[in-house]
Amino acid sequence: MSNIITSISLTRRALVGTVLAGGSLALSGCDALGNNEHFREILKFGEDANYAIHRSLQDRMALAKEFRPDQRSPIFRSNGVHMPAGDAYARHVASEFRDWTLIIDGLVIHPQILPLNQIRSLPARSQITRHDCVEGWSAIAKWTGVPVKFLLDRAGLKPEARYIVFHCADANDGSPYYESFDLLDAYHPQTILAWNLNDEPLPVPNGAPLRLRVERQLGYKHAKYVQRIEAVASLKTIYGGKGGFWEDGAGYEWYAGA
Ligand SMILES: Nc1nc2c(c(=O)[nH]1)N[C@H]1C(S)=C(S)[C@@H](COP(=O)(O)O)O[C@H]1N2
Ligand SMILES: [Mo]
Repeated sequence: MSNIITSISLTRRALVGTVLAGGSLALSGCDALGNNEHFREILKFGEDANYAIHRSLQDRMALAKEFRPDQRSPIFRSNGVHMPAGDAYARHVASEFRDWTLIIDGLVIHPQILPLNQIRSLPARSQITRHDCVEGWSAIAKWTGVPVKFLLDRAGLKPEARYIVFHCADANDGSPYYESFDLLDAYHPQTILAWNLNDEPLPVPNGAPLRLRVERQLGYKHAKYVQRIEAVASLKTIYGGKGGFWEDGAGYEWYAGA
């Protein structure tokens, strides 16, 4: 299959659609594909392709590009919620998040309640990456935090666990913000729960005290104000069932990977 893929110059997205529909298409006639009505149908199908298809062809563990310190943006703006509403969060701000805890539960062998200061003392990774928001802006910044893999290994995933859900402290119109992804993204080396932005404690507008970085994916997957990580077998029973706040409410793609 891979020789076929490298031998024709089509976008990966289109190819992925082709491969999925592969049973009904003779791949040996590749050169004529562009003129083929059936193939064009498949290309359209490729546009709608979801993550399961991407995943079959892409090296999901490849690293996102990292940048030099001098390539960082002068400011890293805030988008979406700038501060969760309510007294509880305001109290955390006032006490500099001294009592913030992270819950790790769901399909794990050892559920955890980790105080923030303990999280900050765990093995950390720093990375300078570019954040791309679908609203049309990008920014480069340095993020430091604990790899999600470290947290999951420590809690021990049960074999039924297939997705990791990140629950946030904020809500929009009564719908709590949350995001989720599969175990490949959860275990990706650049997937971290960050507590520093450009070597300073994460500011409130950027998700204090803990926010996700999942560098191969678009901005809305990078949940801010994370207070709970839940391992689940299915996303269907979580809120709107589509795996995230924007996925439920605005039809955004669940798999927002590059
Ligand atoms: N909890 C929470 N996480 C969130 C959002 C939000 O509104 N609430 N906005 C998302 C969007 S659309 C983007 S682009 C990034 C913005 O991160 P920033 O505010 O640090 O720029 O956070 C994402 N994570
Ligand atoms: Mo965004």
